[in-house]
Amino acid sequence: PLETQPPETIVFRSRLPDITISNHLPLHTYCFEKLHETSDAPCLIAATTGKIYTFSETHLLCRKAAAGFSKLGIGHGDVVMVLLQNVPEFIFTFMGACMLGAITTTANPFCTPADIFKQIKASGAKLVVTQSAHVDKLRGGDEGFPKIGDGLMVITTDEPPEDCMNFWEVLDSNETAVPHVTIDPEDPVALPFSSGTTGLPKGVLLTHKSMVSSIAQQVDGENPNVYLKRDDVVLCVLPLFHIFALNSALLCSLRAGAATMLMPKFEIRTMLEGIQTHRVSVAAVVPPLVLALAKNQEIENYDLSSMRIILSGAAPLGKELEDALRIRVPQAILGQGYGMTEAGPVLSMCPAFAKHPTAVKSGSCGIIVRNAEMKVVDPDTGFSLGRNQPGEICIRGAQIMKGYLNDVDSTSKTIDVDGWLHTGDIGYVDDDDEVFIVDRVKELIKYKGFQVPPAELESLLLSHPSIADAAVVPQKDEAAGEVPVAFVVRAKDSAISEQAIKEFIAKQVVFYKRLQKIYFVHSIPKSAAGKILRKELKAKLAVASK
Ligand code: 4UW
Repeated sequence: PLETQPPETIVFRSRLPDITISNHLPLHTYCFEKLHETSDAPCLIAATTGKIYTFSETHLLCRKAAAGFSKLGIGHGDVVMVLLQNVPEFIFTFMGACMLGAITTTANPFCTPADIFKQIKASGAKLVVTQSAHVDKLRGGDEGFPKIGDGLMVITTDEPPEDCMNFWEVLDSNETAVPHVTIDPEDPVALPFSSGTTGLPKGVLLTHKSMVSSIAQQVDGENPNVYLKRDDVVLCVLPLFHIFALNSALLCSLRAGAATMLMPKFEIRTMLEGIQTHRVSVAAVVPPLVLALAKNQEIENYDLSSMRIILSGAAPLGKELEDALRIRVPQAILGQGYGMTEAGPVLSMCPAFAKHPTAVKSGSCGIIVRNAEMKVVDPDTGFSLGRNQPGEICIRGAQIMKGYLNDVDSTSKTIDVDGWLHTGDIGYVDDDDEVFIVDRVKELIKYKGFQVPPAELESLLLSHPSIADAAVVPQKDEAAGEVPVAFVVRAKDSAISEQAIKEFIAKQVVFYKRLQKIYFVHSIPKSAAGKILRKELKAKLAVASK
């Protein structure tokens, strides 16, 4: 009988050979493994204060943080939240918690109190490290939320309010008092939040093993895919609460013995000054930053000759932008990486950054990371596709997340029984093993690389009595890449205005989640199962913008 058999799975791999990965080590041991060789070299450069911490100072302060947190009762499996911009205390907290076998959950300090509380509750965080300016966001949560001093401890890096503690006093601890803990490679160490392919933000369980694997895939081996040298200075202006900066700027630099220049926020002149003063050689950027570097006139006044690698990711980079930046910083290699929080995060990386570099095509997201497998599947049939055929990108390897926190259902929808993580991105692998992303089938909207989960905005919209139904989709935008816009069905007899809806949302969300446009419609297209047909709405937008 002519039954169609599912075809054999076509697996793509790195163009580079596999390497040995020390993923039996806890993350801190792995990152500081070469400490004896780098101890006096600069590790962290705080760009705003000019303060420089060597590797041994950094390591010592991480241990003191561990000892201090331990005195406060933080131990194996506990969750600590960092609610900080890019400052050295971020690293001391993250690594200090790591040394105790505790887990750090990262959040944007500019998120709303409601968002932060949701994350504290979902993650069960016992301790928050933040700045005094953000402490008010941690007060006055609804009933059932922990209160400061009663279930929730708060430490501030500056002068603390009455019921909080001072970070530097907590750090005034004896580093030899760090308790001995046994850490299993499968223990979680980082808990960033991501909405993944659908729904609301969820805690992404990244274990010691997954993070070590991902870092190693980038910077370890005889011919590292990203060749960071000991005298490199890596620009870390992207927020450390997002996995791109945490993993590829900070942790990769720690492992490789390069310095990280921390900038708390993006401001073009301060950034250019920092690059010039500290001779920044490697920069992790997102496309809007490429735009700023390529188009801003200020750049002419600075010496950027130290730059040798510019790594862009988190959103698609257009060819014109790529070319414009190449003209501006001709000596630097500009390339892309492709990451996703749940994927550990890196799936592919530009091979022109390798110790033995090889060329890449324009628009390419690089080659698949080593010690990993990629397949591309037909989104309808699930059958795997060959070269040059776009489909959903799936990845498998020790670097991917363990799963979503307390969410078996979402986990099993994202990682299948064979261990493949489904990204919700549409792309293909070409004849040279290079990865190209062409579309996104998941709901996620990316505003300048920031995650905007439509489900969150839809539930806010539906909470308004004048709104009967709503759907949020991305609209293309020159500066931000994408912006969220809404299709809204007004409630019977309601005449609510676009402005009123925009304001209703704006006061409840962080700036990049604000709705940029409202389209009033009579109904939202849905499938028989009640799922919003986002493709149809996106198609409507495409027509409207023509
Ligand atoms: N081109 C097109 C790209 C690209 C892209 C990502 O917020 P998340 O979950 O995670 C990230 C992580 C990015 C990242 C991490 C480490 C790293 O080295 C690196 O290299 C530059 C990048 O963004 O969003 C994941 C989603 O973002 C889109 C894609 O849809 C992905 O699923 N995305 N990189 N180069 N789109």
